[in-house]
Amino acid sequence: MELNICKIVLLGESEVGKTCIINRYLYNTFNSNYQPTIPLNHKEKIINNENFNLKLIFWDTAGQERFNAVSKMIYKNANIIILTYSINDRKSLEKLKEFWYQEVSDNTDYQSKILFLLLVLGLIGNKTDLMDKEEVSELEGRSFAKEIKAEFSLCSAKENIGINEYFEYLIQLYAEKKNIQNSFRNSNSALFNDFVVLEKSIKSNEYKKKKCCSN
Ligand SMILES: Nc1nc2c(ncn2[C@@H]2O[C@H](COP(=O)(O)OP(=O)(O)O)[C@@H](O)[C@H]2O)c(=O)[nH]1
Ligand SMILES: [Mg+2]
Repeated sequence: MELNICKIVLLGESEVGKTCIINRYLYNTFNSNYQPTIPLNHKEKIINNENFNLKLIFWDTAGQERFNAVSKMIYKNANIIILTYSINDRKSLEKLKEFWYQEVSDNTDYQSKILFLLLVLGLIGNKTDLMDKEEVSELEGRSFAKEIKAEFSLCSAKENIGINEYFEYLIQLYAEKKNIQNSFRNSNSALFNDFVVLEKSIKSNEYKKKKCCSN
């Protein structure tokens, strides 16, 4: 089976737990001391099963919003983008609404109706072990996820709750999209190419429109 790359990006304010979530999923470890993430840190994992053969590449970001040129690289070809907040920090959800989600919309085709768009969007509320300090209710998280059409979950990297099954679910969604695309491409390659050309031209028209309106 062909090896497909799946690029996974975690976004959100610093200290919401992005690095800890990745480390929990990949290595089943947790570090309670905060260590600032090295910008553009990549970690990998291969998943093989009867349905797919995937190389997951995790992009652990660290406040890169300040470097715009880098941020474009982060979104380019991303397959799973997970917006992350922590339930004990209201500001971390607000920043997702005001800033990070806008970045995703501006830098990806997520809002368009492109048929073969291989992008899954997630929203995760971390640190559920700090329920006594809760500032964001589950309902609030869920309703934002619904608004932006993201897959929602709560988790605790510390207590290893809700992490594995959430990643498995998102990866499964991605793999399904990829398999549909692959089988369509194999069985109807001429038609597939037509679709891609059509979608590209729709996209470039949208881009031109946007450009002209902002002038
Ligand atoms: N209580 C609790 N603390 C967490 C959890 N996940 C991360 N942390 C702590 O939050 C801080 C920031 O985590 P980190 O993963 O470095 O955040 P990042 O800046 O988003 O990558 C660290 O001190 C972690 O130990 C969690 O699920 N529960
Ligand atoms: Mg980090």
